Amino acid sequence: MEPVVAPVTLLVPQPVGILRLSGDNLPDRIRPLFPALPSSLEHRHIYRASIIDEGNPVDDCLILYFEGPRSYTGEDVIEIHAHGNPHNIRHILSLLQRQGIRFARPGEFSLRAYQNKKISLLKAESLHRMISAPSYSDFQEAHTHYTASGSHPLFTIREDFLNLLALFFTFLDHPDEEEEALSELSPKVLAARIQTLDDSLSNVIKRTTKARRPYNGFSVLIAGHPNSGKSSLFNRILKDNRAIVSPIPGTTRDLLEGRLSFPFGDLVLLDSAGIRPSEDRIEQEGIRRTRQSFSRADCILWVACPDFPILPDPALLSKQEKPVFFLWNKVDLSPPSDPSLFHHLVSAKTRRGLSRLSDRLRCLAEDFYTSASSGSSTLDSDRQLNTLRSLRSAVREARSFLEKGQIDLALGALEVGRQVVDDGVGAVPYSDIYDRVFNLFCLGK
Ligand SMILES: Nc1nc2c(ncn2[C@@H]2O[C@H](COP(=O)(O)OP(=O)(O)OP(=O)(O)O)[C@@H](O)[C@H]2O)c(=O)[nH]1
Ligand SMILES: [Mg+2]
Repeated sequence: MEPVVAPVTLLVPQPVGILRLSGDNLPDRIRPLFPALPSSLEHRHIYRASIIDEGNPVDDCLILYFEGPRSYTGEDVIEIHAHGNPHNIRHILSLLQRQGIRFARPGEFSLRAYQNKKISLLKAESLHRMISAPSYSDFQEAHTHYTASGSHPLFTIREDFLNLLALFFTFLDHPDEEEEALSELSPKVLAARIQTLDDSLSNVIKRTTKARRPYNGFSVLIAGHPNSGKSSLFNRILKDNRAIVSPIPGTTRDLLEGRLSFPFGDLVLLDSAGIRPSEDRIEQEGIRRTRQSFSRADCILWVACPDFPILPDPALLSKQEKPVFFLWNKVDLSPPSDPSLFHHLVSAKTRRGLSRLSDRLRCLAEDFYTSASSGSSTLDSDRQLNTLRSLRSAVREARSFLEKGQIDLALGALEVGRQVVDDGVGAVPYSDIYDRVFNLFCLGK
């Protein structure tokens, strides 16, 4: 395949910057830039060589060589370790591009590994989860799937599903009275088996949905009336003057995101446009986004203050199964008439009550991450999660046909399920493969 290159390390100042290349006949491609390289490179050997641009030395590099097909992608793979100044790395990238080596797309190395049958689709997804896991226990589970792919929950479910299908065929091939033992295989028995499968699908879906929540971080929305001091609190909690603060109501219009990193995971703080009736089209859009964030956030801080001593519209909070705290801000100006309505009395100006509030948010975030780690049997990607959801719909449909005595239609629904589960373990249509799996990967992987 045509040679590609991508940085494996970030383009920031650091001791070493690594570029990864993959393609056919790579040593010949890069030799004009590294004249000191031997005429033949050995698999899994490291070479030290200077990169030369029109006679001028550019940098001293280490070069690692993996000869195809004994490499990650199945093609020749070379890693160039250079000094990690981002300008240097960009310059080396441009020199490589001059040699006809194009910039790789995110995930293109893994896509090639998949195309060259070096890794299965499920392995690729386990790998992606290993890289992006929000906790060590999540990493460990992904690693287990990667190294012992038989342990993957999709395989277990596929086995259970195929056994159910086999039972169905046995039933169809041996109508009732024919044999004593088989007569026990009634539509009722089959429906019970479908229910058992449905239960285990639902369990894995539930566990995975929970385990995948931390991938977006624990989000805390700060909402309230304009001018109640939301942006001031946002800045104080982040200890950074990120948001514009002003006495003019309606200052914040976009959702603003700030992150606090803890060992257990990130807390994502969201500042929002104050909610009020408004004729201004831009402000209306900001308010729409705030309202939308109520259902997405993991925790809500509602800010009231002496000028706007109002609690949120109950409709905004209905069906929200998440912690909601009522904050009374600007307590330095005056306390609320009924303090029992508020969980925290704070002042963004004097910092009163803020360390207690920050500690509380930190505890909530820690609980969120700890409770999300289910320990075992979760899927590696949203694609796999969707596979199980589609499979569950198919088996539910089969069950309902069965209950109406429509055996042929039930079988049809199970055939759909079989296609879904086959796609799930790896037979995804080729044209979809990049969009559905590999473009989620980071550059250089
Ligand atoms: N006295 C006092 N003033 C505060 C406090 N917090 C914020 N303010 C002032 O209140 C005004 C509004 O503050 P912001 O943080 O911009 O309020 P906001 O809720 O983000 O407002 P919008 O972005 O318009 O929705 C500013 O003049 C702040 O200096 C506080 O605790 N005490
Ligand atoms: Mg604001």
